Amino acid sequence: AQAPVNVTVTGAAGQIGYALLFRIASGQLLGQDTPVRLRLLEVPQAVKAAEGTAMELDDCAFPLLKGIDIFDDPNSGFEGANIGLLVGARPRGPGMERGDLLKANGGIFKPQGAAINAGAADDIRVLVVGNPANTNALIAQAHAPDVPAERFTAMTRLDHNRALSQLAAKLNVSVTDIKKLTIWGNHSATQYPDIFQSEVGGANGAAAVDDEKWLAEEFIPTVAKRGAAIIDARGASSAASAANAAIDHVHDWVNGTPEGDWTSAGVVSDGSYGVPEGLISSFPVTARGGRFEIVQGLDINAFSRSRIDASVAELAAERDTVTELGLV
Ligand code: NAX
Repeated sequence: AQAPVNVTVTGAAGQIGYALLFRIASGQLLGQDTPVRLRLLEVPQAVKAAEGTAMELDDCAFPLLKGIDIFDDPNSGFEGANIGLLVGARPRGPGMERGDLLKANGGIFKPQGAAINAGAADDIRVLVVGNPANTNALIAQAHAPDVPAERFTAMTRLDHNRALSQLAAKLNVSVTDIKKLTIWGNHSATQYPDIFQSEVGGANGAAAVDDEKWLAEEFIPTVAKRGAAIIDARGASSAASAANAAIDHVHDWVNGTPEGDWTSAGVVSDGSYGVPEGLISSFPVTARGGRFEIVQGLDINAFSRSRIDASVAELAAERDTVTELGLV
């Protein structure tokens, strides 16, 4: 029988954690042949709530779940971790400036990166969900010099899935009819969901839409501001859909993307498409053999170019801020 895979989840007692853990334990993250051991990392005041979630996980009697351990310090939490889902983060409080937010999150992601460097398994793969996800991933990666940089990724899969759903509704097709959609840049309001490369039933997606006004004034803002719309409607931020996207991201990373399609993920830039090297930016990616690869050779039109550049400029500014703060 296969040895259990150690999955560390931070922010395990939060609302995304609650939607995520049961799906990991049921086999949806790594497949029905792969047993898992969960390592829940929380702040001390939330350990009791995490224990409650662990009791419920026990009560599911999941055949693949081989153990649950709960920690309040990152070094123990990441010991032996094969997969790290970094969900817990410091939310923006009232009156908090972006610099304050980045600084507060540096206090979380710097020690977590160091703990991953010190004690995680050699095959550690990290997905950062907690916002600002791209720059939090950059901070963690900077403190894990012994781990290949490509093992640190940030989640834009929820944005990708939102874009798929919006485009499918517009064209009155199934989401499975759409291929090669891309989210570029930062997981923020500046992100750019790109349909110019997309294929819908074999035809070009942008040509099928043939409505640049809809693209600029409806589609892009709807996808980029969907998080706020969910908060307005639900009175709480996206949780189940975010957990679903985290499952999709890791599942595809480990098992590969389908032939003839790609997905979107925040990965370390190699300079492709003019994105400065080292930034963790969303790109079109395929996964093969457990590695993400940036899709090469796409033609970027002027409409796309200006939007990619704007989002990447925001990422570069975030990197400048955390550099000044001594966080990377
Ligand atoms: P919650 O506030 O419900 O849960 C966060 C949990 O993290 C809390 O239980 C808290 O105690 C814990 N935590 C805080 N600091 C920690 C630390 N140093 N170590 C371990 N745990 C720690 O938030 P939730 O709704 O679950 O969202 C979590 C994060 O996901 C937020 O930063 C949120 O902004 C982000 N999101 C990212 C998305 C994406 O697409 N990348 C979409 C959904 C979501 O908004």
